[in-house]
Amino acid sequence: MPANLTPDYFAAEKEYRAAKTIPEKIRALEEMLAIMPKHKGTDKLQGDLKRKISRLKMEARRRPATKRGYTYYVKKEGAAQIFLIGPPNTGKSRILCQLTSAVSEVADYPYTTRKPLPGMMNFENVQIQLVDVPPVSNEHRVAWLPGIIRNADALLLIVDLSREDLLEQVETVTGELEKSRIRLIGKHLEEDSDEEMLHLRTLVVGNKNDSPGAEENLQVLKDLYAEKFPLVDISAGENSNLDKLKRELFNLLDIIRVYTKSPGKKPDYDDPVILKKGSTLADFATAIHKDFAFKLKFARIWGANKYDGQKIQKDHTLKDEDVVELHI
Ligand SMILES: Nc1nc2c(ncn2[C@@H]2O[C@H](COP(=O)(O)OP(=O)(O)O)[C@@H](O)[C@H]2O)c(=O)[nH]1
Ligand SMILES: [Mg+2]
Repeated sequence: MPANLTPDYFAAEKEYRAAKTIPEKIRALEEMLAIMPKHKGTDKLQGDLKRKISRLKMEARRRPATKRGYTYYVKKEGAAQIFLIGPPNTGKSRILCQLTSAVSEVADYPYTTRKPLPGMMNFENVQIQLVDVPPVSNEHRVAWLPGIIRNADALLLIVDLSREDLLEQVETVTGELEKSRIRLIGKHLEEDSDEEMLHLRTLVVGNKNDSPGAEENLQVLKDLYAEKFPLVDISAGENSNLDKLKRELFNLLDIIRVYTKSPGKKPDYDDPVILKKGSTLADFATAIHKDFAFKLKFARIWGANKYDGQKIQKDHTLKDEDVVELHI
């Protein structure tokens, strides 16, 4: 018997797939269960959903925020939230200080950073939130860390090029996070048979490229990981290659900037509308006002020496730095 699932059901399922936290997942699954038609054809599916819900509820109970029962939450600001993760002493706090106006304690001994510290980084006309956190290590686990990392849009994995143990630095972090069902991936989305595994895009940053031996160590890092991850080497201490780091991070996010324009006026380049790559004119209109996609009569577009004010349809795919004039 066909299940005859409704569009509402598929919308809830989509929400479930996008959910990052256990409570979000439970909420979406309960919604799916509530709205699905109940008949013989859906018996098996109902059973599956109920099992998933009880498994997640059990997991939520097993994983209280911390022993003392508190956890941190960093409110997202700007176009994306990026966590700086890595082994102890690799320069995470120094990088936050260089790229944002936040002041994070930098020290030559491990575990100086004890709680999350956010700061805003400018990349051209986009604001991106960076969050400094305690190190990921297998000697000293921070119970609340995986929980807040799950909320990230992407990660910077900071490793230390003054040390030779690049393999160990990377694998310790990836191994620890996998235990918390977080998998670091590069540019391309990966299939995963484990549906509880969260995939987070990651840029690998080799810091301290000013150090003796850094060049050879960077080569080792590239040999091991350049195929899998985008990779950049910097010196936070000497302020070198930081612009490249910002550009690579922006590329990793898969977002585009679209500028609004009023008829007869110049575009507003200071305040881009941030959209996912692949977004259409309809998405842009909705981002400005929820009714605009419906009300839209037509739109004109200007962009990287391609269009010159030509009219476009709602399904037109926008590119980074296009300029759009909406006619409502
Ligand atoms: N040579 C060099 N030292 C650095 C660089 N970045 C950070 N450090 C030093 O590495 C140590 C650890 O830095 P910190 O930012 O506290 O590392 P965290 O534990 O990852 O937050 C400090 O002594 C920093 O001065 C760099 O680019 N070059
Ligand atoms: Mg630190």
